[in-house]
Amino acid sequence: MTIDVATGISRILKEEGVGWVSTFPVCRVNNALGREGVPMLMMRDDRYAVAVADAFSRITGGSRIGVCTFQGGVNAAGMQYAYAGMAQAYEDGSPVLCITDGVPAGSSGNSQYDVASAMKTVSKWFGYLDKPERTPEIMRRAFTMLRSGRPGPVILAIPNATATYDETADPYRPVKGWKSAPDPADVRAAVDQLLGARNPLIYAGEGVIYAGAAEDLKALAEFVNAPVITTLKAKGAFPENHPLFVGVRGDQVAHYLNKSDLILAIGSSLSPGRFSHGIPDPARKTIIHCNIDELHINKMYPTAHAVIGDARLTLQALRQEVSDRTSGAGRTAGDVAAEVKAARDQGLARYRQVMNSDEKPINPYRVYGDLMEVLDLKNSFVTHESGNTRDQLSTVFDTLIPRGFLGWGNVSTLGFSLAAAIAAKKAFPERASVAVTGEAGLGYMLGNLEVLLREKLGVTVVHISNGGFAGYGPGFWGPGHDPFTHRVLGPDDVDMSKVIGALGFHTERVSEPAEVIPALRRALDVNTSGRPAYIEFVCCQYPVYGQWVGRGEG
Ligand SMILES: Cc1ncc(C[n+]2csc(CCOP(=O)(O)OP(=O)(O)O)c2C)c(N)n1
Ligand SMILES: [Mg+2]
Repeated sequence: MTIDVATGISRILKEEGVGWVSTFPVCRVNNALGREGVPMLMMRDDRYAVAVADAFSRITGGSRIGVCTFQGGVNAAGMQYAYAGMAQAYEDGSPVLCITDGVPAGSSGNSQYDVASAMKTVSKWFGYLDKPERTPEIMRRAFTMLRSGRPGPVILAIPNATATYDETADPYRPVKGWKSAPDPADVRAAVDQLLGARNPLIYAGEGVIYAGAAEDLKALAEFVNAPVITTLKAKGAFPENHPLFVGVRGDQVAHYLNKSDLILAIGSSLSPGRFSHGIPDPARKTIIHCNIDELHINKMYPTAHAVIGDARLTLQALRQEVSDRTSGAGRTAGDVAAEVKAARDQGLARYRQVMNSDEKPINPYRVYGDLMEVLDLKNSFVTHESGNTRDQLSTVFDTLIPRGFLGWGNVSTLGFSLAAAIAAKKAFPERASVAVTGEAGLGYMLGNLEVLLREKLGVTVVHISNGGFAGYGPGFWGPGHDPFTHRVLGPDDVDMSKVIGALGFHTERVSEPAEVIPALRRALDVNTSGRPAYIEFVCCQYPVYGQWVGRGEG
């Protein structure tokens, strides 16, 4: 049966279990998607088309692949705008599939912007469909890369969506995705070191979530009685009410990073970035690096032992080896849990205090504390924005299930929280979905708010409205990071609840601390009937949060 490329791609996406595609017009594959019954979530710009699909892949831990389409080809306006989304997905290692128009044969080299070289810098693979018969091949390769190895975006350029091929010549079968188990000798060497350490620390990264290994992480941590920290992107990989959980950031995390003589890193690249910890005094620590990608071994710190493979299989192998060595007893040394509790209590004391603050304008921590109280933390989704909301929430917000909170941003692109909250609603419609933002993130979102109304996505946007880019300005915290660029029109100048209310959102503006909980409850309540909500909390600027170890300002 002869079909065109766009139809072939649409049918293959359905075979791969893709339930919807986010888009911003135009892409020449879109009409076939429509004809083949693949729903499209039409965003209001191309960057958000990528970001929603990207976030969907992250939130489902890659078990469901987010797919997006946008304009490319000779008029690559969409692609140029989408670039920010793709760069972010690449930076954070998200397995999103981006489909765009390719530059047709005979037109290459005519534009100033070189599509292929631009796309190659932000993708695990950039595929160009140079012959219609290769449609099944290119899609097979794409899904193999999306489901195997280190996650990352795949970009496909389709230069001629109406070219035809014989669908029966190379019948498509969905791609399973493959994992690799670590070398048993490496597992033995790692366990030798682990059992010989006095103060081991488990350093968990997002690979644990992509491997579906949260339970295995917990099992190993308990078996070896070791404290656990997670990266920002892995926040929630380990239950944050667990007695062995230290934190994501804060004084107690710094304490354990300094104190540890062995770091068992699992599912983290250990690449020190702007939003991650450096490892203090690395030459005097034993670093065991369990990772899927050999490119991260010995990247920054001397790796004592590498254990290369899937995080779940690695955690299971480590636990089995510890069990074999200890006759099933595990490692029981010391009263680790009591020490962790004392360190956490000390590290979190000043935040817990302001979480109960009655001051006006409202302290942002009061909003976070109340949000934790209102939400069912085992059945909800929260994400932060770039700025103080990231720094503050990742210091104090208790995450009890994987992806109950999405931490994001090796580099953190403003506006992503709305995309993440939309994707969470698509992934888990029954869960409350909350994006917490400052004014900068809100500015990026405004054009896309219409989508929530059109698609009846019951998401709540919580605005920590403090009239400035808080960390930048001078205040009790010091001279400010960038004092000339911190003030914007704030709640005294503009009533954003009226602006967004006029669109059709349920909105409220809250100045009274006692009103935080009732307002949040009302918002979450209207969300259940598919109506989005925006709550403006009139807050003070309070850029106080846990630091990253080994980071200066930047
Ligand atoms: C696309 C992009 N450009 C620039 C930045 C740098 N940046 C980080 S936070 C921020 C401002 C944050 O201010 P606001 O949203 O008001 O949050 P607050 O810190 O006041 O809570 C800026 C400009 C960024 N993260 N992303
Ligand atoms: Mg602000």
